[in-house]
Amino acid sequence: MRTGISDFKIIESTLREGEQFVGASFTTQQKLEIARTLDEFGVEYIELTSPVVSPGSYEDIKAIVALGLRAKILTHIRCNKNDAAKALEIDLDGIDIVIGTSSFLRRFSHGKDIPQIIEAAVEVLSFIKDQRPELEVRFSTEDSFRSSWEDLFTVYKAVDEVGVDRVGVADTVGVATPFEVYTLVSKIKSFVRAEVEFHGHNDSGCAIANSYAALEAGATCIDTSVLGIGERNGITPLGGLIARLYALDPRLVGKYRLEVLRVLDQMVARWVGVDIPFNNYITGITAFTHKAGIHAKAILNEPQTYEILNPEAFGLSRYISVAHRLTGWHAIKWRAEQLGLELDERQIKEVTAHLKALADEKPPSLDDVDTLLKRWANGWKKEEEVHAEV
Ligand code: HCA
Ligand code: CU
Repeated sequence: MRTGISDFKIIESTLREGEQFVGASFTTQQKLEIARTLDEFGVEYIELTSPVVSPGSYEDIKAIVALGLRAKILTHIRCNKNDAAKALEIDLDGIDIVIGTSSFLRRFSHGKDIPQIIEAAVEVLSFIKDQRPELEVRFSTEDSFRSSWEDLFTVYKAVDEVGVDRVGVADTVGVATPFEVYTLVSKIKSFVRAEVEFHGHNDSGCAIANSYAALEAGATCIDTSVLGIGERNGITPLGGLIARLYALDPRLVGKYRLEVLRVLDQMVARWVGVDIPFNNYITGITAFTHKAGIHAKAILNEPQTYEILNPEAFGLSRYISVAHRLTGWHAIKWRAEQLGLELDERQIKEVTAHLKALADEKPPSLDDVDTLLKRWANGWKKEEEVHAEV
């Protein structure tokens, strides 16, 4: 393997962070279907919206727990006893607690200073541990990268001493760079017993790279959502993280049913009212489309020349675009073979030249290519030559 990463877990937050996406308002049935499909894919954890959000959310958490999935079910709460008490009413596998530590959030959100944050954290953690010692608990600091790192270390040390299963680093505003993530996670790893989790927003396009940097630094849990949906432009997309890791070594993601990714992306896109972006990782319509003649020739000989992801591993297939002026005769030959037409190399090259000339007039369609190939196969070219000779 090209990487030190061996084991990691996905904390799938489509039903928590994803619900914070502007287009998301999942019905109970949709939540159940998303949870079931995430479980089929094989994510280790499914994080759900807080039970205090609404009576419906509370009931939906219970309904998802009742599915008896293999994935562990978590809920996400603020750092207070009231939220924790509500979560404790449900037979969950774990609770994720979050509190803001940046000066912005301390001043404009909850108004607590660091000693007060620690006091609240210890109180809530002890409350949960007293009642349900077997529950997995995570404590995370919102807006970690705009917080003083000294403050963060003080908070993480305090919660680690009380006993948490995971400490969470949250790039709430998508400001962190991979190097910063690597540095912060490495430092935290050096003094906590708990596992480290990373949650990264994508405002500046670094969510996947940052998640990867966190893993390289020793984090073992990454938050994702399907298509990356979440607040603003969202967080680390499940498919993007999978693509990143598969490209390093397919064995890293061998524990997941990769062909289910397409089902998840399509399902969530439909239910939040968006299209899957054309350039989406793995499931975008052009993700496995090859165009230039030089690429097509090499791909037809050996797909790995221009593909680091094998579409078949995801239940998808590659597409070679042949109808354009950048095409080459190998691509045209391949198309002729697909159509079951027998043309020799000279004929194929003639069709290619003809198509390129046509393409300079107007963009041809695949139908145009097929028509040309059929005409040549039926001797049309010969007839034309005959006409010319007359
Ligand atoms: C938010 C909170 C959060 C929490 C992340 C976490 C964030 O919606 O603002 O619990 O680790 O991005 O900080 O999603
Ligand atoms: Cu978030």
